Amino acid sequence: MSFRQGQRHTAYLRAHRGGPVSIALAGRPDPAARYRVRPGGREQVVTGEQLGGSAVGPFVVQPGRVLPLTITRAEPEYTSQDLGVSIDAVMVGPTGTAVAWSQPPNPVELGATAPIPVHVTNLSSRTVTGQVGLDGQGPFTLGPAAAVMVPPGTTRTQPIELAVSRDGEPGTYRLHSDLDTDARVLGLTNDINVVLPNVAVGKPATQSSTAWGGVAGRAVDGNTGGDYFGDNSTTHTAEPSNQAWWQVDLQNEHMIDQIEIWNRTDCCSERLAEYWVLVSETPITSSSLSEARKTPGVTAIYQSNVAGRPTSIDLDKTPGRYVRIQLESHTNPLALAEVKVRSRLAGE
Ligand SMILES: [Ca+2]
Repeated sequence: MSFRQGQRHTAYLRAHRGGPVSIALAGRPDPAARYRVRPGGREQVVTGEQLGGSAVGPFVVQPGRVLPLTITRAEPEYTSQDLGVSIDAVMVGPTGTAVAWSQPPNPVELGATAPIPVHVTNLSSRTVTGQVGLDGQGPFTLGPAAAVMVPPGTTRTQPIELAVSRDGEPGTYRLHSDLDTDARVLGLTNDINVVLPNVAVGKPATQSSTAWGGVAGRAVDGNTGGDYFGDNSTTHTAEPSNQAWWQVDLQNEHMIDQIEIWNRTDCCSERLAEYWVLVSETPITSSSLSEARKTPGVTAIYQSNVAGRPTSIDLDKTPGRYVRIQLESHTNPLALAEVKVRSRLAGE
């Protein structure tokens, strides 16, 4: 579950078993604000500090019933004031238990290492001490369990190191959060999506022209942020452009499995439609789309729809060193927030 900014957040909960539950958030509420947390018809007003660091509840849920959980500002300063809260996850657990839960990165690349935040939310009335860790079978190793001490009603977080092997198989694996303590414990399970590495990041990129400071390297800087002036991570060609193109040299031939195209978010996303993705083992030299598509050995894929975040194009191990994105339009500039090329690293 994840939320974005807005005036209210609503999540729908469904409990298999009835009884008292408590709610904890992982996120960053405005500590100075007061929030109204309303599961079903009941409500509780809490400070931002409590909302971010403590469990809210208990609330009684009925088995099998869907319960809307709404969070709004208790005292908005003006109509439609933003909530001022960024919520990454909501955890609902039976009151009286200690709940262990994690937030794995999604996706995670083969060869990557990353700390995974593992949370323990104490929904019981006494302090819980113990060891928290992660279990799971997959192409990765997990760091050792760590000690935690969690006062009643609070959440404590311990990072557990994840190291994904370079030569494992991509796929979806499960991670189980474990808490070793004498309290009543609920350990939650998360999926972790392991993908091939992005071999385009940091590689030399060029484009047909540059405007607004949107240099070609911005589409391979590893940042998918698509707010043009906010993130400074999106490319831009001249306005107008005739069949604008962008391309990257992977510097090695790869068996390309997938290409992800990330559109900009602040405006004009409709310009990135009716475009071609060209993959080639030899340099693509012509600025003319029809000539570029005649490059010997080129694989050309047409995309009519507006690109998403991302639009993923499956290439099923197409060999290539050069990847070009080119618009059909004779006027639109080309803007790319990020292009990821997924393949095993060359020489492996
Ligand atoms: Ca970028």
